[in-house]
Amino acid sequence: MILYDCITAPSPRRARIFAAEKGIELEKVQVDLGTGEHLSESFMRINPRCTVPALALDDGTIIADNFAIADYLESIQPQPALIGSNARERALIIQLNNRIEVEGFMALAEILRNSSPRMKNRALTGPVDFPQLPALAERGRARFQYFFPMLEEQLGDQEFLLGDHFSLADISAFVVTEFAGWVKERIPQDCNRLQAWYARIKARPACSA
Ligand SMILES: N[C@@H](CCC(=O)N[C@@H](CS)C(=O)NCC(=O)O)C(=O)O
Repeated sequence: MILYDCITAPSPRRARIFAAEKGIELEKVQVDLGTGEHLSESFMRINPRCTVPALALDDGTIIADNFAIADYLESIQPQPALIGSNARERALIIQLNNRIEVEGFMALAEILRNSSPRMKNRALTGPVDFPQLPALAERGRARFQYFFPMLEEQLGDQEFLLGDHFSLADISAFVVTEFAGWVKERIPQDCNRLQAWYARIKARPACSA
């Protein structure tokens, strides 16, 4: 399997950490988002959505979405279970992961993609250019203020976001936490339990993948 990756970007990092936690070795091919390699004809033949991560299976099938990649890797190598060990756990992990996606990743992407001069006309990923809307950057920042307090409440006194077991939701939230630094957002001082969670997750060897 080949993972089309970009070492500096948050989304493929989620897939790298997920695979590393499972001990799955993936061949990595770097796609340089900085020079627009993801918009080249050759990469569009691999992933017409022009995004990374994209996982190429040995039969040539391309899986170009983080959750689908995680779900595939979980199916071919169930242990350690990162998307739950039963139907209830799986549903709760997927539910929280979606929330992290929408309220964390999407809010940060709204800020960054609608304000960074580097992303002029690239307000959305994909093959089509869209102009930046500064009001969306403002809205992204406003809604991101609710993200870390939401996670702090979710965490409570648990070791991981959904209890005793490290899961896909911890990976996604960890990557959002580091991505937030790009737009000068960080875990608020009064979210003490989340600060401690972050230190615990960062210390995991797979999180430096
Ligand atoms: N939902 C997708 C999003 C992937 C995504 O947005 N990747 C970014 C890198 S973090 C990308 O490829 N950006 C290309 C661009 O900026 O045009 C996933 O998580 O798989």
